[in-house]
Amino acid sequence: MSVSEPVLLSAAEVEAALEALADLVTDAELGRWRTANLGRKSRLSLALRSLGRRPVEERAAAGRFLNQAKGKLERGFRDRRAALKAERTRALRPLDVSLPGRPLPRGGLHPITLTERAVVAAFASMGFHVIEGPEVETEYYNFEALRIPADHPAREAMDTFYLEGAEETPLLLRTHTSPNQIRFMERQTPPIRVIAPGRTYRNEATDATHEWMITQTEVLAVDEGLTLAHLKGALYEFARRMFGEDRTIRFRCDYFPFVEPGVEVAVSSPRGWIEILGAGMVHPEILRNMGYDPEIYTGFAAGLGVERIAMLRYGIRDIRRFYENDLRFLRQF
Ligand code: FA5
Repeated sequence: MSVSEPVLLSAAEVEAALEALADLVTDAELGRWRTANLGRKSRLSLALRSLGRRPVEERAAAGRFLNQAKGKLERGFRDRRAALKAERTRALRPLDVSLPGRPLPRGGLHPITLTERAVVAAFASMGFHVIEGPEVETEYYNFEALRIPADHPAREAMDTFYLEGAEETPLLLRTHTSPNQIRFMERQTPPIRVIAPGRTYRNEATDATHEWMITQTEVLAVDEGLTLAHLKGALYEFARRMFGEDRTIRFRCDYFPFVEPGVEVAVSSPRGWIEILGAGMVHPEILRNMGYDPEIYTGFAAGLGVERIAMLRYGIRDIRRFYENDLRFLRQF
């Protein structure tokens, strides 16, 4: 009994078959190519079926090669068929430049972007300029220059993300926008009226009113004769523009190492008070460190939480909705 030789398929044959695809145009040609190269009697099928007749030591490699070849040929066939179909569709619907335009699907701005812009517009209309600072900061700008030394409990309230690989001068993701106060005062002289919007990061456990990434807007004014009354006036005016006349605003004493005195502001909501910002009069020691005479110049500063403001404006109960990327939520704005 004679055992027939195993059928072999070479890489060159596979390549040649793939190249031939480019010349096929009609469905009949495509069909013939498929029968010849992938059909039951194709060399590929015969080679696969006769694998068992090849020497044991060749079988694994040959099997792998044949399966890969099959994948390539099938993909090549599918791609060519899709390309021909697309060409035909184009040919049936040639471009008619006289047709009226169709509306393009439009995206929208994220509610936090919208709120940030409203915050900026409110302060801009009061004469504040917009500045920006880096999100990656040094301990000096984020803490030390703001009178928060290494052992200060305020550092614990801002659990910090440190960057790897910068042990000598540690780098971190800023925990608030207040470093912008220092960066700006270092380079400028009063009078100063600036706001600095941007992202900040804290390694916090999240809940309905706490996120680990938040948008803040820093406010800084330094001039001769500024008092707490100016701070209150500016923040009341801001709240009126943001929330209208009817919301109740609450000022309370608070502590931040870089201001004296310090306050926090909360806004009434159906679910109780929501704290939206910390603020205060710039600490005289900071003014002195920046080269300003605190006997002549005084200043106020504030750090606003934009997500909290957006929650109040839109009646959102859970801050985590903003960053879940659920389009059903985001399309509402
Ligand atoms: C600060 O970040 C100070 N830098 C604010 C400041 C600036 C005080 C200038 C004095 C002078 P605080 O950690 O309280 O303070 O944050 C300020 C605001 O950011 C809060 O009132 C709140 O609205 C918002 N915020 C802070 N942490 C979160 C958080 N995890 N999730 C949502 N909002 C937050």
